[in-house]
Amino acid sequence: MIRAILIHPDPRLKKVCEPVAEITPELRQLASDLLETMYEAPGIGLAAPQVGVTKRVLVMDCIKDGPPEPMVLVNPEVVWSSEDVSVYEEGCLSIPDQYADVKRPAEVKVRWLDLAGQEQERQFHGIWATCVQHEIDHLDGKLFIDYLGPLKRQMITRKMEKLKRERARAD
Ligand code: K2U
Ligand code: ZN
Repeated sequence: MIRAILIHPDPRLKKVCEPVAEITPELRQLASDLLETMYEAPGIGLAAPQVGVTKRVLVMDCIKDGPPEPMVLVNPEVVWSSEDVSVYEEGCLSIPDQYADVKRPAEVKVRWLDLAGQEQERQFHGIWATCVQHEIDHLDGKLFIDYLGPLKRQMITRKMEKLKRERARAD
């Protein structure tokens, strides 16, 4: 089912999420809900804390045109990152309509558990590298605005507080 995406500022978006102990049917349902919510947004990534579940699970599908390639990463960790960096104008489903350039390693090697409980390892580059780092940051309570200067971050936070007040009035 489609779940509500939390909007910054929200304490649940700042928490360091706890590892998943075992792959359960509930976890599979969460992964399916995360993918459904991501596609509906639309987005190319989504992390469990963004729907209020502080567990180390993220989903991605950065394929633009062509058959979708949904990925579910449980307990992901970056095991290598390149010296080279790339800059991408990032957005976030928890910080709607705000974009800013963020510099990150251009390539990362990530290790994770898939829903079958199998350990996976893959090297990502391009938008996939940016996305997987953006999502793993979410699992550590880090948002892309944390890479910006304090003034820009504060301006964006103020805008989100205003948006939340307006949404609360509309409800
Ligand atoms: O985690 C999220 O909020 C979903 C993010 C993932 C993402 C952010 C920046 C760069 C790459 C991925 C996005 O909101 S998904 C929307 C999007 C789509 C294409 C390019 C950038 C952002
Ligand atoms: Zn995000």
